[in-house]
Amino acid sequence: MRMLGLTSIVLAAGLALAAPGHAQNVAAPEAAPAAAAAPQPAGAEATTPAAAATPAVADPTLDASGQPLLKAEPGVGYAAPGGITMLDQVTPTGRELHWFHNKVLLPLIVAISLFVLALLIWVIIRYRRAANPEPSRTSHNTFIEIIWTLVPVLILIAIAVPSIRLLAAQFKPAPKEAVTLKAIGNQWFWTYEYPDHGVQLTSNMLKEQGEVAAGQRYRTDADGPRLLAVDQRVVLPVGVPIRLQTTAQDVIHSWAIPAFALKLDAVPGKINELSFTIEKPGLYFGQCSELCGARHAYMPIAVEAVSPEVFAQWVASKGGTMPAAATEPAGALANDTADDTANGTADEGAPTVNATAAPAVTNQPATQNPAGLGQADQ
Ligand SMILES: [Cu+2]
Repeated sequence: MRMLGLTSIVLAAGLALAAPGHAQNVAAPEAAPAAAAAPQPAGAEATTPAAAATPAVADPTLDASGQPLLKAEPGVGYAAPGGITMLDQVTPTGRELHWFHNKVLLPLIVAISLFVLALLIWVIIRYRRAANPEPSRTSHNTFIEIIWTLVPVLILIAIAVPSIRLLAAQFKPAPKEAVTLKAIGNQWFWTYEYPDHGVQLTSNMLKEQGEVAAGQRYRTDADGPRLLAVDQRVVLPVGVPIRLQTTAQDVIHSWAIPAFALKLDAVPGKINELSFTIEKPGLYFGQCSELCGARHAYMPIAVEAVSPEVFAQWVASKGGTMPAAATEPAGALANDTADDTANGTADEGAPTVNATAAPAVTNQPATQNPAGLGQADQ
């Protein structure tokens, strides 16, 4: 809340009161919602010089007005109206799981159901009292008994092998160069940490225009669909292994993204871990998937998958730094961020973010969920 106040001051007084470096960088994304809510040009005007005057890296996922560049597309990353199949999967595990479901489980279930139905119909018609007045007295048939024991066992084994392989693949430890994302469940919002990059953020669901006070940020179509859009998306690189760790502050939550075929419980006092690699850039949504209280339905997850270069820029824009052994094409990353880091972004930015974000993790009154509060620390 303190930071929100600071933001208003920054906006009202232009640059006069703003702290150097990181604080000015903050003004840009925050100004946009205010401008959008009350369509005065004043906010936008105040923003532009601020952004221009700041040498810090701009958030590459936002446009100049602070709106997200990547827009949600129905059916990609979240269910389209009327959709009945699984979402297109964008992780190797997800693709295999999708294949297993579509090519193995579904045909098998359909075949078994039709076979049992046919048997039932046959018995009902052929052996009804009128057609079969003398019932058979047979009570054993060894051949048939062996068959109906063996065949189900074989079917179960055929299902178990790929199923267990998939399970193991999810929990295969991530390689050393993986990007670590720590998702922390809170009643009722998510906080995220990138421990190797020095980035922390808080992600709140965006409310509808009619549900927020004047001047507060509300959801637009650019943010994503209702009940799924968040004020701060998780940004992850494509093609780089991700080490996901989950834990919780209060009760058990669960971090789940259908397009990644991924669901990992977030348990207080415990760290769960799995790994995945996103193969396609895009915007993917998920929700808390463990009943965690009154506002369980209102703590969505939005992941924006970007190229490693953009990811490095985003990390810099959040005041973080890429670890020395960078993810992969270190060239672009070093060129893009080196200048800005040299200008002091990293020196000032990183501690500032950490210092302000840490308390926000626990103290944020997400029950009231004043939109934009989750952004205050960024
Ligand atoms: Cu939850």
